Amino acid sequence: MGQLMSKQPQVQVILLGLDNAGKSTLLYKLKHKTSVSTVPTIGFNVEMLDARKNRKNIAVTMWDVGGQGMMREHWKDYYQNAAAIVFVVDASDLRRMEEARSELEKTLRDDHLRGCPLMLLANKQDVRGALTVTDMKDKFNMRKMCVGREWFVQPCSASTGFGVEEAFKRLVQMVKLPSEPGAVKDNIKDSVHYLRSNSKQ
Ligand code: G3D
Ligand code: MG
Repeated sequence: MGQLMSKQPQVQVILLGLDNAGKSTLLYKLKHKTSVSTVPTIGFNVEMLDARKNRKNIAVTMWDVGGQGMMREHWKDYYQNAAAIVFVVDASDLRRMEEARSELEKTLRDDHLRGCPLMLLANKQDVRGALTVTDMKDKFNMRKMCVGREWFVQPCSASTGFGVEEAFKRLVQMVKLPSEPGAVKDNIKDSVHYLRSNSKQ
């Protein structure tokens, strides 16, 4: 297994967004292609997903670090090795749209994430009244907010699965493969160790 992992290029993706946006549902949909009932994420969920890029098998490690207030301060611990950001928005929650926008803006200002590609997911498209991609681009002023990075807005429903595979395919296109996969693997190990020891406190 160790040998397999070291040969396969790996990229790390961080899954961010407010609590209740649908991050955990999305991660499990991607991993198991089914809906599971989620509980608010207290620590973190991490899944390794297989993908193909440049005719190679790659492993995409996706970190769902939990969106609740208390955890937000830990988001930056994951930034260093991120090949892309997936920011999930509950597109049906108009009351929290500004909060989501400002959280994203704050995230993108972080130096570690400079130039890091962004996939914005307009989730919960199955809910009546959910903002469309065009609405979201407007509300989030994406052109301006994302100067200097590649970005894409994808409509989806993490519970029905609509748009989820498309989002993942697009994401794989957007990420850059690390030149030294071994180094990234060690970072993943370090990160898990670091987080485990912190979550026990
Ligand atoms: P989070 O991990 O971002 O905090 P969760 O969010 O994945 O825990 O999801 C929060 C709630 O939103 C869950 O409902 C989940 O089922 C629901 N949800 C996630 N994605 C969608 C979607 O695309 N459409 C709809 N209709 N609901 C979605 P509960 O009721 O379990 O709290
Ligand atoms: Mg969660």
